[in-house]
Amino acid sequence: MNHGFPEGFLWGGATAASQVEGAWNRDGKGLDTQDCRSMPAGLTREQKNSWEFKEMTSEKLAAAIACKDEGTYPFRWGSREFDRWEEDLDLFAEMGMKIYRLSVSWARIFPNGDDAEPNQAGLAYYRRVFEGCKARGIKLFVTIQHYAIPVHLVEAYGGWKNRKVIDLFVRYAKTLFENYGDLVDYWLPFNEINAGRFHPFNGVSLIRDREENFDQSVHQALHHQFVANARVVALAHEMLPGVPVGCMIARFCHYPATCRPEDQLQCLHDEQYTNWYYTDVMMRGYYPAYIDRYFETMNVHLDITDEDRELLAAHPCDFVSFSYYFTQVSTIDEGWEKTGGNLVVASKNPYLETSEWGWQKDPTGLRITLNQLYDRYHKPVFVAENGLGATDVLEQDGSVHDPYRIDYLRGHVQAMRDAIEDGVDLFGYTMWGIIDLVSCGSEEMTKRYGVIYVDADDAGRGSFDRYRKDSFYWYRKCIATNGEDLD
Ligand code: BGP
Repeated sequence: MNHGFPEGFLWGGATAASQVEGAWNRDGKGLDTQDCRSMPAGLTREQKNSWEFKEMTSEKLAAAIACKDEGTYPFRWGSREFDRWEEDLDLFAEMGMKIYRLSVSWARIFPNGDDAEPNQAGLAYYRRVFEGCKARGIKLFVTIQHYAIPVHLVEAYGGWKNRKVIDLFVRYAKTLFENYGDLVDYWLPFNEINAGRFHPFNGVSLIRDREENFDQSVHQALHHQFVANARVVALAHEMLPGVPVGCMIARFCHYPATCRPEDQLQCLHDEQYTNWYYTDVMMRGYYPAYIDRYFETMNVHLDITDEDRELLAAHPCDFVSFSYYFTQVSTIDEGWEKTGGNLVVASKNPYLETSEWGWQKDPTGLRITLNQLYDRYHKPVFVAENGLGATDVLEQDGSVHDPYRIDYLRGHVQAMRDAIEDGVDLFGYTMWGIIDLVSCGSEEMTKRYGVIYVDADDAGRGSFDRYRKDSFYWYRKCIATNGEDLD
């Protein structure tokens, strides 16, 4: 039996370019899809978390493209890491972080997505950051697309539903491999690939009012991402032998609400359609049989070529990763009480406490998930995101007391240790978002995840100065003792 975390376990933190960098139009960066998500002043928290607010429309997109300043677009300022990356890396190093998971902004490298040449200033920015990590002994886990894509690809191509975007993505990935192959330790083509289903604009850049059969477009676009994923795995294996490439989903662990067989069946279906389908395609290399019934009910008929099938089969990923925030229950009872979740509405579990945003905190679910993933694929597993969004208070003396976050992290670290002792080959954990950043779902800065506080409000006002929270010191000790001292 394993005891505790293995030597060399990769403790780290995660961010995404669109949420942390800011500098939306600097050094030649093009406008991207996340730059176009607005947060008008005066909305209540309920409104910010409503689907009406989160969903992109053609009208909202046109207004965003017309807006030439930061306006009410929080992803245009983020946490201003573009200007403060050295300070942030120093803090990460002080914490003893072994790995930083970050994403590259596609529009910083190819401003329109289909430009003839990459933007040299964008390439230089990431080289500085990546070399900065290496100089501080921090490994790199790089996401190639974390939601944002150049907005030109939406306007001129219709986003991921257009097969031509596969070639553009592969060319972008190749540019990254050529430029940073010597620096990056782990590559991830897509953040939370299942977002295509639960947030189609973020995941596959689709706008509902432009589609005739929305489900068809979503799943065709997802198929293109699967093919792109396989091609990028193939390319990495050819260009960067020995460098692992992973896949990732937002993992929604489900429990049957009761022991009624129909609830159990519902649970199986929820697990298949929200979780397994995606990792099955990318880890096993083929479309699972159960998905046909699901497609038939939705009148979805995919265009999959023989060559696509061969690519998927020949190039599965080397490891499986996921984001994990909460769990939910599955039931056939339509009146079952609801609560919040990443860009989704979850069914309530009476045994769990929720965060301020209604997300159900469940460390045991993480242990279950880790066991399930390892049992199914027998490939190394990585927790790419996990953390607690909460309102924090910056005290006069610059301290931030966040015992609730320490509790949350402690529970999940213990669950990972238990899973390792269950026999799971878990090799790393990148806490989300290691530094406060703009929330992806509700676009609030005040939904804070960091162990580092950023002095800014939802409207982008503030000094953007960084402060160490109590959880910063807790995580530093956790890392220093390889997960042994969690007090
Ligand atoms: C994941 C995303 C992240 C992140 C996180 C927390 O789904 O990959 O980008 O933001 O969830 O979600 P939120 O910011 O909505 O609280």
